[in-house]
Amino acid sequence: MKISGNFIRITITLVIMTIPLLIHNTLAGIIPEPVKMENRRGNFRVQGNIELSVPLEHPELVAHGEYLKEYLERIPGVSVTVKRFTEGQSLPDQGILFTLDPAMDKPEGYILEVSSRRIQITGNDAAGVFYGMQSLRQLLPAETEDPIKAAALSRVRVSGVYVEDYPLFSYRGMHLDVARHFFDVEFIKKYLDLMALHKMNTFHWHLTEDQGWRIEIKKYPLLTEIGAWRKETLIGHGSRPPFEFDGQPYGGFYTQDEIREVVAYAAVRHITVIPEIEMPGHATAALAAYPELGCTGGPYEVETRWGVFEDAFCAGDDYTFEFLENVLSEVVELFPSQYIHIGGDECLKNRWEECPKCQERIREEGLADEDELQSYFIRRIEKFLLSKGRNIIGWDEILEGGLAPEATVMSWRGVSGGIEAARMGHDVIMTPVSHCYLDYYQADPATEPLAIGGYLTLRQVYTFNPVPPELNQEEAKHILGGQGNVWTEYIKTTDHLEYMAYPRAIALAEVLWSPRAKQDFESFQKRLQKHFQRLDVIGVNYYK
Ligand code: TNX
Repeated sequence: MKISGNFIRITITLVIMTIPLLIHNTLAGIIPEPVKMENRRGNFRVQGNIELSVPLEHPELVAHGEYLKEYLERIPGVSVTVKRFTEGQSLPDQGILFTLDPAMDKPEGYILEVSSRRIQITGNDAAGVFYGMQSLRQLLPAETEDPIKAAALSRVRVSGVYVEDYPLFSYRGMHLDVARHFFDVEFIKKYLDLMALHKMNTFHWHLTEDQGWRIEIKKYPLLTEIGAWRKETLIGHGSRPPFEFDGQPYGGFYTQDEIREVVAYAAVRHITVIPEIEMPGHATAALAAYPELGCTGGPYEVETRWGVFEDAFCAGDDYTFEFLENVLSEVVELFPSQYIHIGGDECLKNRWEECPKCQERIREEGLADEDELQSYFIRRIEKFLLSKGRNIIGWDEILEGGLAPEATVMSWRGVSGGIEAARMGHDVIMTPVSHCYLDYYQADPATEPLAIGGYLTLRQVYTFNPVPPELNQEEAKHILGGQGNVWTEYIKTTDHLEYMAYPRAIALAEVLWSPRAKQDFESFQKRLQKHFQRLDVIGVNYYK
């Protein structure tokens, strides 16, 4: 048989073409997968005294320098000196260098270049530098995550690499319900740290519920003196009587100092904290503290079971609005976020139907029904928050009876609410139960701890696309991103919480950050296996 020249040429070309692929596979993976990543010659040795240069013009990067310094100095023999340099001068050609290049025009984007002489992170903005650092962190041995384990490291190198990266969506959120079960500040910080590692940028803090009010409000001390505590808690699903309770008083709340501490901790990590104050429903704990806020006047008790309850804030009484405005005035002082989440979900209208004040309000305002009364309620609160320079987010029920003019909709009962809102020109955050409910079972319920229900595997989460195909390009611009929700009716401990959230939150992080063309579940799984070593060192009780 005669082998043609063509055959040889094609074979050689194919072999040459696969070389970069082979090299790429040996590269440590980053999660979320970057937009572009190529390996380069050389390794940077992390040893001795390393100068970390930060531009004098950008003092906000000094904190990032200090963060990286603390991390690298866990490696034996390494000391990092954070130095300022003037951008006009020539760039330091060794050590670690942070720079900013807003001309990149990719918010939160960065370029990370590692060579044998230098590690350079160029951010579009400070967030970009921070995310470049998170990628660098994932290129270091997992042991660096823990000061004790890191003490055993030697000869640490970072292989040469060029990474160009920026997010697909501007809103990459994680929610946490601290009302059904309470989680202390120490755990919230760990939750934020894990978000930062995966380049998530918004923490939706669900602070008030039927079963507990968790934020100190100076003007209304009973909210936490009474509203933060319940008599006992339902055991099991308790879907029908007789109900069984644990007989244990339960509760907790955050002081305003603790709230400020969390907000500041998040800010350093480029995470915005959006507080949620639930209204008009899911408000029994507030009613228990101040019964005059309800239509019947009570008495009310902080709920001990889960579900949807009939009592809500009275929409007919101006006292309700005075109260909520006072509460929100303290809330906006504590949270600098552009958005305040006002809930709006699952509000039964029975009490309003029977309440003379609510009925009077309907007549006075010329409203058609109780749905329009809810819309009146939300608009009135929106107007107040707009006067404070803030915007509201509400769950998709706020569409019922007419959407408040500037509201952003969080679509949870599927994506249809989000589609409707986007078509009306409103911004939308997608959190459909089908892909984002991390309180749902992730495997066969027979082998899993009790959960609320549902079934949502890691693979299913990974198929999440916040932009529904029904939307045209213009409408799609209103989809700001997506969010994982962690409701905690059945989640009592931090171990269990991590087990439910991880690794599904990482799948969400990747689909909200990486370009669609780079989203590949097989590749994700491979990188995740390696990433688990890092989570082990950090001490995350993820689902295996
Ligand atoms: C619905 S999602 C709720 C929550 C529950 C959750 C349980 C939403 C806006 N409301 O009150 O905790 O389902 O999955």
